[in-house]
Amino acid sequence: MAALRGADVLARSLQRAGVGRVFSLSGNHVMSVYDAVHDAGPGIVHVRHEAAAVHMADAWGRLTGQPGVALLTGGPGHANGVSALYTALASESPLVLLSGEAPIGQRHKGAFQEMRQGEMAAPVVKAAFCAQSARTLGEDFARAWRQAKFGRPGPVYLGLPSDVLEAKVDDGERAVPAAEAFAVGSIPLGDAAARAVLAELAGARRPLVLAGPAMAIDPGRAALLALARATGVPALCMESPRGVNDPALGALARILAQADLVVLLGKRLDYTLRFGQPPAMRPDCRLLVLDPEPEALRQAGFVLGDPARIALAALASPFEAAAQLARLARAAHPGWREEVEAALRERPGAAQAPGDGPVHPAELGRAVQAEIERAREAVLVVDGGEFGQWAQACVSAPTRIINGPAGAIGSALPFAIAAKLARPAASVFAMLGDGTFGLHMAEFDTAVRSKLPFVAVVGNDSCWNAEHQIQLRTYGRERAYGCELLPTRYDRVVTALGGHGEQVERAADLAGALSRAAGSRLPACVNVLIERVAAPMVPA
Ligand SMILES: Cc1ncc(C[n+]2csc(CCOP(=O)(O)OP(=O)(O)O)c2C)c(N)n1
Repeated sequence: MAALRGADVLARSLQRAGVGRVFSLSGNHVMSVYDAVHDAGPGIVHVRHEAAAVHMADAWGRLTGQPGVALLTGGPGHANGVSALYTALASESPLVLLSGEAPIGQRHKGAFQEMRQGEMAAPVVKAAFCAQSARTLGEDFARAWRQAKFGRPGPVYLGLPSDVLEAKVDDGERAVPAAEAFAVGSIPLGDAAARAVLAELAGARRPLVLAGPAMAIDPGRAALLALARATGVPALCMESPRGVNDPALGALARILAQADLVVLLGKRLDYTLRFGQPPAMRPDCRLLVLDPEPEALRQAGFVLGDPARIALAALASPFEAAAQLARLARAAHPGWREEVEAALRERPGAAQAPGDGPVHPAELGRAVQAEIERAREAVLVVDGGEFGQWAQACVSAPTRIINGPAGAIGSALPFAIAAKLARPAASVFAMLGDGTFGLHMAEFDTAVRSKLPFVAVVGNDSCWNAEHQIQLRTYGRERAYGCELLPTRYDRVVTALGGHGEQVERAADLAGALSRAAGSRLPACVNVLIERVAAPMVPA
C-alpha cells in the first residue's frame, strides 16, 4: 500500500467530506497541501486577504449547510484570518479553519512564525486543536467537521504543523476517514417536552417564537414558516446586530414589548433582546428556552436574573424542535399572527420620493429590488453601517445573508464571491457602504480570476456615516470629527481590476446602470452617490 504525506491524507479527507473548494491564501507552512490537492482533493480559491477567505467559508456554510473550509498559512496569515471567525461564530455558521503552524519539532525554539495559534483563535471558535501526527490528521479533520456542524453550528480551528503535513504514513489510504465519520446527529425534542411547549403556547395570548441566526438560512426560514402555520404563533429569526431594531423586522420592538410568552428556539438571550428586561420585554413575559447547548439554558436564567420567568428549558436542535412542534400542533391565536406580520412589514421612510440631489438610499433600494425581481434566482448580501440598514429595510430576496450579530463590517464582497460559487445560477447582489468597500476591495481581483460575477452596489456618502451619526446624536454637529471619506470612484477601482464599473449620480440613471452591471457577466461595481442619512427606525 502507498505511503502518503499528511498533506495527502488531508486532501483526501477533504474530498471524502465532499469539499469541492477551499478558500485560501498561500504560505510556506501549507504549500504541501497545495501540492497535495493538485492530485486529489478540492480546488482552491486563492484570495487577497486571509479574512476574506474566512468570510467566504462562512458564506459557503450558510448557503450550503456544509462547513466552508479556509486554508491559511501560519503566524501572521492565521492572525489575519482570526477576526473574520467572530462573524461566523456570532452568525452560527459552520466552518473549519485550517492554518499551517510551525513544525512540532521546532516548537519553543523560536521557529519561523511560531505563534500560539490555537490560543489566538480560541475566543472566536467552538473548538481549537492542533494535529499531532499524519496518521491521525484525517480523523482530526473529521472531528473538526462534526464539531462545526453539531448543535449550534460555528467555526472550528485545526492547526496543521508543517512537519505533520510533510510526514509520511505507510498505507496512507487507511488514515482517510470513511464517509460516515463526517455524519452528524441532532438533538430531538422529546414528545413530552414538545407537548409542554404547545400547552404553554396555547395558554398564552401573545406568544412569539424567536429563532437564532443558525436558522437564518433557506431551510431554517422554511421550517419557521411551517411552524408558524401549524401553531398560529409568529415565528421569526433574529440575525441583526441591531437586535430588536433590525430594520428588516419593522416594528419588532413594539411587538416584543407586548408578548406574554417567548420561545427562544436556539436564540440566545443577549443584547439583541435587551437581556429580556423591561421595557423591551414585559416583566411578566415568560420564556421557554429550547437550545442545543446546556450552557445556553443556564445562561438564560443568569441573564434574566429571575429564573421563575423561565417556564421550561430543554435541550433540542432548533430544526428538530421546529419540525416536532409543527407535527404535533393545532393552530390557535387567530388574528395575532396577522397583526405581528403587518408590524414586521412596517418600513418608515421607505417610500421616499425622488429628489434632485444625491440618491436617497431608499430609492436605490427600490432600484435594486426591481433588478432582483427580474432575476430568475437571486442572492442578496448586505453589510453593516447606515446604508446597510437601509438596504436591509428596503430590499429582500428569497436568499439573503448579512454580516450578522457580530456587527463587523467588511464581509459583503467575500460573501458575494462565495455565494456565486455556491449558487452558480443565481444573480448575486451585494449592498455595502463606501467605507466598508475599502476593507476587501482587492477581492474583485479574486472574483475576476475565478470568473465569479456579481454586482456590488456601493452607497457612497463619502463618510463612515454610522459613526458620524453617533457623533451627531451624542456630541453634536459642531463636534463631528474624523469620519469623512472622499467621493472615491470605486467603480474605477473595479474596472482597473478587470471588472465592470459604473458611477451613478442621479436616480434616473440607476435602472440602466444596474441592468448593465448585471448583464456584464463580470464582477461589477455600481458606485452610487447617496444622501448621508441616518438608518431607518420604527418609532417605539
Ligand atoms: C470590523 C469593523 N470595524 C469597524 C466597525 C465600526 N463601524 C460600524 S459601521 C461603520 C461605518 C461604515 O461606513 P460605510 O461602509 O461607509 O457605511 P455608512 O455607515 O456610511 O452607510 C463603522 C466604522 C465595525 N462594525 N466593524
